[in-house]
Amino acid sequence: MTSIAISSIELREIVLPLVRPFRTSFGEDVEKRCVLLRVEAGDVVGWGECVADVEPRYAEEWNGGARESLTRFLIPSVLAGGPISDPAQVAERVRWVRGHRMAKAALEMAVLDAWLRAGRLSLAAFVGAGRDPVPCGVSVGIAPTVEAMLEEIQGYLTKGYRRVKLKIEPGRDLEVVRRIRAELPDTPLSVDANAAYTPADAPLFQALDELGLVMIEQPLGHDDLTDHARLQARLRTPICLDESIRNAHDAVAAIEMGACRVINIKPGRVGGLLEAKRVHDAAREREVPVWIGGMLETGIARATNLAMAGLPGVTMPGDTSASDRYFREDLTDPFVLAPDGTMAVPAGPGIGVEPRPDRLAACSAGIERVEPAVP
Ligand code: OSB
Ligand code: MG
Repeated sequence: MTSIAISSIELREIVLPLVRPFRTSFGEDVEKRCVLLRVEAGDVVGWGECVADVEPRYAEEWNGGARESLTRFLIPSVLAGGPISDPAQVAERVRWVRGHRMAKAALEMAVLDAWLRAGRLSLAAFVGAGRDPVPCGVSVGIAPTVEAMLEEIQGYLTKGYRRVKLKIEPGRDLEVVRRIRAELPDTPLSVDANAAYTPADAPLFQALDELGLVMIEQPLGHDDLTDHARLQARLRTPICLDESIRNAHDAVAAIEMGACRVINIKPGRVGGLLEAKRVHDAAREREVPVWIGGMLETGIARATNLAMAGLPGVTMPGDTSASDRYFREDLTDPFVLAPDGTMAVPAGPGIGVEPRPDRLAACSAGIERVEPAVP
C-alpha cells in the first residue's frame, strides 16, 4: 500500500482574467481568483484547487476564510496525523471542523494527487471512471441583451458543446428563455437560477415547464429541500439541485423527498472527490442521473471534474467546458473541446496535469508555507 509523508503544504492565490464577465443571479465575476495548494511528499508533488470565490455569494465560503481555515485548522490537522496511507484519512483528520467543505476539498485533492502519483495511478482509474472522452456542455452567463446571449451560444454550438445552460434571474428569465428557445428549438437547453426564486414564483416555473428544458437547476433556496419537493411535484421538467446538495446524505434525502430528479455534483461543494463519488453512488443506486458541475475552475480542478465525468452514473453532459471558454491562457496546458463536443480525461498519474511554471509565476500572489510541527 502506498504511503506518503508530507513535508510541506504551500498555499497561494491565483488570479486569471476571464475571457468575458460571468454574470449569475448572485453577482458578476470578471476574473477567477482562487486558493491553490501544493503538497510536497518525498519526490512527489500534488496540487489542489479551492472552488471558493472572492465573496461568499454562491456558498458560505470565500477565499479569505478558506485560506484561514486551511492554515489554522485543516492543514495542521492533516500534518499532525503523520503519513497518509489512504486518501480517506484526509477527511477523517478534518472531520472535527464543521463545514468548510470547499477548503477541505482542496486539501483532499492535493493530498490525493500526491498519493496517486506516488502509486502511479490516475484519478480516473482510482475512482472507477471508465468513460473517456466525456461529453461536455457549457454554462452561459446573463448578458445585457438576448442578442448577445444568442451570439455567444452560437459560438459554443459551432464548437460542438452538447448542452447549453442559461443563467436566469428575476426579470431576466421567461422572455429571455422563450426567445432563445424559439431560435434553438432542438438544442438541449437548461436554466440555472442559483437559488434566486421563492415558492411564490411557481407560475414562472410552470411557464418554463412548457419550453422543453432538460432541467431547471436550483430554482429555490440553497438550504431548502421541502419547497423544491413541492415545486417538483407540479413540474414535468426535472429539477436539478446544486447548492442544496452538500454531501451524500443530502443527496439521498433530496431524492427520497422528490426534491429533485437530477443532481449537479461539484466535488468542491461536497467536501472532496471521495464524497463526490459517494453522491454519485447514492444517485446511481436510485437511478437518478447526475452530471459534473463547474465553478470556473482552472485546469487543475478541471482535470478532476473531467475524471469524475467518466463515472458510469454520469449520464448527462456537465459544465466541464474547455479552457478557452474561461481563460485566454489557462494555468495548465489548455483543455480543448473535440469537434464532437467531448473532452479527453487526463490519463497520467494523479490528476494528470500540473500548473505550467511560467503561468504559475505570472498568476500567483501571497505564497505561504505550512510544515509539520517538529515533535
Ligand atoms: O451554479 O453552476 C453554478 C459558476 C460559478 C458558480 C456557480 C455555478 C457556475 C456555473 C459555471 O454555472 C460552470 C462552469 O462552467 O464552470
Ligand atoms: Mg448551478
